[in-house]
Amino acid sequence: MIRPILRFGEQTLHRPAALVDEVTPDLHVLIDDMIQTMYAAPGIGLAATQVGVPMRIFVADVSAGRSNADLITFINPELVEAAGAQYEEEGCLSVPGFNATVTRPTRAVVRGLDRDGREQVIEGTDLLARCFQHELDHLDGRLFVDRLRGLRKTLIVRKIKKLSRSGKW
Ligand code: GNR
Ligand code: NI
Repeated sequence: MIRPILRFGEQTLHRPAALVDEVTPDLHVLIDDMIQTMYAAPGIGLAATQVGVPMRIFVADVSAGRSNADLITFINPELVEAAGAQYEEEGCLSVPGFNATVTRPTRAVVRGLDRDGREQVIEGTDLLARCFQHELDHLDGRLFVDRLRGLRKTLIVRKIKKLSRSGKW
């Protein structure tokens, strides 16, 4: 089932998510819904907080569904290594219509559980490293807008406020 994606301003997005203590069958329903929601959007990643579930789970597929082999599910992910710096445009399904240049590491190693509850360690470079960092941020209640400073941030926040005042957000 495709679930509605929360937008900037909705509280679950702005709060840290809790660790998952057991990988149960109903978690698979959530994960399958997240995968379907991510592909339908379409997006290259989706965190559970974006569908209003405050648990430490994200899915990612930098091929956006072109290759099934690229689908990644992480439960209780942790960043174990990050290196380098890249400066690229970034967007978010919870901040539709906006993007900004965000500094991220070029390489990120993430450790956590896969959907079967088995430990996995995955190294991401370039876009996958960016996606990992973006999703880990979501699980800590942080959006890319929170990483911005200065005019770009002020402008995005002001435009969102204006849109929500007129019921268009
Ligand atoms: O679809 C998405 N594209 C994207 C592009 C650059 C950096 C990060 C992303 S993640 C985003 C989907 C999303 O909002 N995931 O939380
Ligand atoms: Ni996002």
